[in-house]
Amino acid sequence: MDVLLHPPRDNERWHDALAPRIARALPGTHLRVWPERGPDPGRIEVALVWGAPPDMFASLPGLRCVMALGAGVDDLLPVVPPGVTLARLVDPALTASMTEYVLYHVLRYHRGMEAYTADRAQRLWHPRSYPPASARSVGVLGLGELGGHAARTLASLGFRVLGWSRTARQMEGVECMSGPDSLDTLLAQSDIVVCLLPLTPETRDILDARSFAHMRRGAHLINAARGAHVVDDDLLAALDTGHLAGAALDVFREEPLPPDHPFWRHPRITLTPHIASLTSLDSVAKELTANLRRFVAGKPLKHLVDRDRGY
Ligand code: NDP
Ligand code: OXD
Repeated sequence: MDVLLHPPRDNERWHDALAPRIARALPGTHLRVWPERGPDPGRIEVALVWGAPPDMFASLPGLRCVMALGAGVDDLLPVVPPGVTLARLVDPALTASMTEYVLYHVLRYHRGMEAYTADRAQRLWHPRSYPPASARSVGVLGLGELGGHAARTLASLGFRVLGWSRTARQMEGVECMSGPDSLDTLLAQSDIVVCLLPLTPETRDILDARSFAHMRRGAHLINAARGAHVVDDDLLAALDTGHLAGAALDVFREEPLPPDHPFWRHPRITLTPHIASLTSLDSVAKELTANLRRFVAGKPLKHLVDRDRGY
């Protein structure tokens, strides 16, 4: 069997992190880096993929399994051929690093740090009071691997945490809600809303004018999931009227964010280039190799994507 690799960037680093592990775990298996497919592309049974090139899957007649190199699979689901198993990335380092991103922005908003940046430009000494964390509500949309960890960590710092999922969940310290009917309740009770949902037909455009109208006046939004969760013009309108006080965005409908996009120059938007959580090669290589071993042993893979559910 051969394994094909199409990483997000740094092909050589990814190859060097994975190849020795795969060779040790599965002797005789070759790791090929796209577009190189070896003398017999039919030997490639597994592809490790971020952002598949359009012609990739049609050129792999023996493909049986795709392991995503990201947690979100919205881009892969429509292109992975039917009958090919799809697993996504779940990795403790990825989870921890997403929680860091969420904490950073929640604390920044909670403590009103942006005001001091503005004061400093005018050499203004202007202390402001702030409520205790327990008086600040953070609503987390998505209580999966990433949202669940972020929600529990925020709760451990004393914030009031509300969480939203598709199916009912229970999580210590988190007021859990589920199903479409409870979304407005969560939005109306949150000072800061964090989006960590997968992108599916149900969640696309979910943060639109209607949702923003349900959010508290002066609330903040943090979106680290997918750009298409947010309706850009509706967000700009909510910020321009002052209904929302600010937004931290890591993901965008088009990436890289086009230079003329109004988000770049909006004073109430903080933006980062899809770095909320970057894969740590070492940790990811361990997870992928373990799943490859399962595949070869005919055992059920971890983190299988449910195609009907869309995540
Ligand atoms: P999971 O699949 O583990 O969790 C998804 C959560 O969303 C679950 O709680 C699920 O509910 C909930 N959910 C799904 N659909 C709905 C719905 N229609 N209504 C309400 N809740 C819903 O995903 P992860 O936590 O691992 O990842 C989340 C997303 O984060 C990824 O899909 C990806 O897009 C993004 N991401 C972004 C990164 C970045 O750097 N910016 C890095 C990594 C991921 P239930 O519990 O009932 O299944
Ligand atoms: C993602 C990831 O899905 O980086 O965005 O894992």
